[in-house]
Amino acid sequence: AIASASAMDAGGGIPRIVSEQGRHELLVDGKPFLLLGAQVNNSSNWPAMLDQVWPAIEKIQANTVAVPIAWEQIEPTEGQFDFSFLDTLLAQARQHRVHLVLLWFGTWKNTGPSYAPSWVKLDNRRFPRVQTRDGKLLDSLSPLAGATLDADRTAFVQFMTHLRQVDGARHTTILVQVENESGSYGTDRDYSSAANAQFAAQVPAVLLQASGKQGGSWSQVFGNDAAEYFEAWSIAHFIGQVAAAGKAVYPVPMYVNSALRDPLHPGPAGSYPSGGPSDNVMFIWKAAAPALDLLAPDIYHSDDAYYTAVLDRYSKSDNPLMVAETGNGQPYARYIFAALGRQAIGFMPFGIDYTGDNNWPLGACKVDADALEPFAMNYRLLQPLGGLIADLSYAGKVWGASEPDHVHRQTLDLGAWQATVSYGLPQFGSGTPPPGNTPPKGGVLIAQLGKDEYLVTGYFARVEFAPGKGGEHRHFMMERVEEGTYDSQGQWHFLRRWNGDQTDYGVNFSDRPQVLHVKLATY
Ligand code: N0T
Repeated sequence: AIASASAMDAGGGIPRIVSEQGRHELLVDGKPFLLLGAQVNNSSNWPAMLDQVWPAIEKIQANTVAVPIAWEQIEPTEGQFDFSFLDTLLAQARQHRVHLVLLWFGTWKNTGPSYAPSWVKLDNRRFPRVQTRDGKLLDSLSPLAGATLDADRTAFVQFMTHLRQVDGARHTTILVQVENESGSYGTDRDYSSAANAQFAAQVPAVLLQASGKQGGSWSQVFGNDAAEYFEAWSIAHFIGQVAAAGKAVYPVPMYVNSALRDPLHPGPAGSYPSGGPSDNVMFIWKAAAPALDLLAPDIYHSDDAYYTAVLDRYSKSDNPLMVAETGNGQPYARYIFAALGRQAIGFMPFGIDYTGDNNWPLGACKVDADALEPFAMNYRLLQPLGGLIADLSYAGKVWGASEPDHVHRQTLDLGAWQATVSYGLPQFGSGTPPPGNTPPKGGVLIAQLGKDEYLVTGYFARVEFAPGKGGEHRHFMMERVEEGTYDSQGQWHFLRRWNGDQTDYGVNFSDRPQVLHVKLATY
C-alpha cells in the first residue's frame, strides 16, 4: 500500500516565520525552532561529494545544512529538468536527521551568472549583462531583462514544484535562499539604454509610499542615492517575483543574503555589490519584494564593532535576524551569543565539509575537526535549549554577549536586574580586572524563565548579577543556582546546586557545556 500524504505528514504545516510586536520566530512542524546551521562549500552540491559533507556536519552537530541547488545543474538544457541531486540530498539529510536550507544559485551568485546554464550565460543578446556608465560589460546579468526573469523564474518554479512533491509532507527543507549575494561590483547601476530609460521614468508609487517621498524621477526623488536605489529596486523586484512565483507553488520561508557594505565605513556603491540587500537599502527590498521573509547578512569580518553593528542593522521589527553565512574560523564562533541576544532565528558558518576546499582568509585555512570544535561546542550546548530559546526570544526575554576584541567586561540590562559579564578571569577570587581571553572566545546567553529567575549559560566567562536601575541600594544575593540539563522534550533535569566557591565570585563558565537556572533576590 502507498502511504497517503497525510500519514507521511510531519504535522504542524509548512515551515513558517511568525512575527508579533516586532519580534520573530521560526516554526518547523508547528514548533519553535532555533536554526543551528552549517553551509557546505560551493562545489559540494554533487552526489559524489556528500560522503565528505556528513562527517563535518556530525562533528559540528548542526541541526540544519545549507546546500546549493544550481540552475546549471537542474536545467542544463532549456526546458529539461533534472532533480536527481535534490532527491539524493533529501534522502541523505533525512538519514542524518538534519533539516535543509536550499540555496537557489541562479541569475546571481556573488553578483555573477556562473551558476546559470551555458545557454543563459553565453547568450548575451537574450540575457544581457549590466553595462557601466562608459559602456563596459560587467559579468552580472541585468535585472531589467524580462527574458532573464522569465527563464530564472521558470526554473525556480520547477524546482519548488518538485520540492513540494518530494518534501511537502516531510518538511526536511525549512528555508529557501533565492539567488546568492546579488548586486553588481564596479558600478552603482546598470547603464544600458533600457536601464537609462527606466531610470528617467517615475519612481514606483509603492516605493514613494515606503520612503514617504513626493513623486518624480529617480534623481529628483533620491538625489545622490538615486543610482544605487534604482539598482536595488530593480534587483529586488526581479528576485521578489522569482520568490513570489515559487511561493505560489510551495510557500516555505524565503530569504536573500547580502555581501555586506561596511556598516561603519561604507565606501561607494559598487565597491560592495550595488543593488544587493545592503543595510542602507533594506527598505527598498521590503517594498519591492514582499514575498521575501527576511534579508540576511553574510558576515566575514570578525572585528567585534563591525560584527555587532551588522547584527543590529539586520535585526529589525520588520526583519528577523538570521546570520546566513559567517566565517568558519575560531574568531567567529563566539558571535552566536551576540546574535541570539539580538533575536536571531539562526546562525550558519560557511564552508562546513571535509572536501578540502576552504575560503581562507575569510574562514579557517584547514577545515578539520579541530577547526570545527568551537562551533561544535556551541551547538552541543544550545541544541537542547533551541526550542526554549526561540520561544523566549519571541517573547523578548533573551540577552546575549560575545567577547569583544579589546574590552573585557560588558553589562547586560535585564530590566529588574543587570548582568556583568567578564572575560579571562579565573573561577576563584575577585578584585583583579578581567584580562580577556587570548584569543577572545567567551560568550554568554541569558533567558528569563520567570520572575527573578533566569537561564544562564555560556563559555569562558564570568557572570555577576546585581539589581537593575532603581534597586541599587538593595542587598543582593543569588538565592539559588541549579545546574541541570534539558532533554529532547525540553524537560529540565536537576543535576546539582552550585554554591560556595562556585557562586562566591559570580558564576564562572569554562569549556564545559553547563546550563544554570539562577534565582535572584535581595534582602
Ligand atoms: C560568500 C562566500 C561564498 C573580508 C565566500 C563572500 C558564498 C558567498 N561570499 O566564500 O562564495 O557563496 O555567499 C564574499 C566576501 C567578500 C570579501 C569580504 C572581505
